[in-house]
Amino acid sequence: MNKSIRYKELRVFAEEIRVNTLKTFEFNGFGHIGGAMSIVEAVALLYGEFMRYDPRDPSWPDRDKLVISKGHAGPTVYATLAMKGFFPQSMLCELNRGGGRLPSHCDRNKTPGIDMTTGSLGQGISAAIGIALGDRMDGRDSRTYVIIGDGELDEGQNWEGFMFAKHYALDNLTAIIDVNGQQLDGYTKDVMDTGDIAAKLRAFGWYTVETDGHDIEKLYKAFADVKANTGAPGAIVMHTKKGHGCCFAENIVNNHHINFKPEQMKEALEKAGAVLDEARAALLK
Ligand SMILES: Cc1ncc(C[n+]2csc(CCOP(=O)(O)OP(=O)(O)O)c2C)c(N)n1
Repeated sequence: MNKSIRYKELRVFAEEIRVNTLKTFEFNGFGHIGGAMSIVEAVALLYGEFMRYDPRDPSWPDRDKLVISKGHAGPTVYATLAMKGFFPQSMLCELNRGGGRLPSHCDRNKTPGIDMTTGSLGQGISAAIGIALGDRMDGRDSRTYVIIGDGELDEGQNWEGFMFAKHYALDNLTAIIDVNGQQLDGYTKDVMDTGDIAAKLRAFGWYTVETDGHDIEKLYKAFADVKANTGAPGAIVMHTKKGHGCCFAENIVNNHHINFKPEQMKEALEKAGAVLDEARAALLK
């Protein structure tokens, strides 16, 4: 297929995910909107192009796996899993409900399609390494992806994991670092300056590509590039904006967990819906 059409289709898919993620939060009136919005394009490329999976068999051993190490961003993936048929869209109203199947942080025992329980930051890399190593030992050609926040890199366990994955040449492992420059209570550079993350990953022996995390074409090429590399684990250091595409969440510092009014979400959904309409119109041109 013509690549430029494919990029447009994936743009539409991403904007659909953004709208459906906002709708998922809408039921509650609060949520981790900032960090959910910054990973929308990455999740669109994973479920729209790069990951192999079967919604009818979420535990299929040969599937590719995704560990959302910044587990508070689960709602982006919940909305996507519903769109892909892992469970009905009507289930999205269970977000954060006691006894529901969509906890605020990912739980592999509760949600079909969620591969790892996360929420305690810093641990996802270790889980992803174990999955990737296990797949290789079992002779499966599956890939494992792990999404890590830039604030999360404060946790030393990540750096131990980066060393380990290089030592074992886990080229079936891709880490996606969401560099939105913010964390729970401020800018990452003020809380703990992570410096040049791509340079650090390269120094740890990872095949690393740095790109714009909201530009579908550039991000697509980064995913393809890293997937084609052999002999070392791969990393995509993607620069994003926390709250991207949610008008009341972007451009503010305190956008990690937001309580919003119904009229704020109404406006955000109208604006995100208009962006989706534009993406659909661009596809028809
Ligand atoms: C081990 C641990 N410490 C603290 C927290 C509380 N916490 C939740 S999210 C967050 C900030 C994470 O920042 P980042 O990884 O950059 O995520 P993003 O900004 O992309 O949402 C913190 C400190 C946690 N969940 N786990």
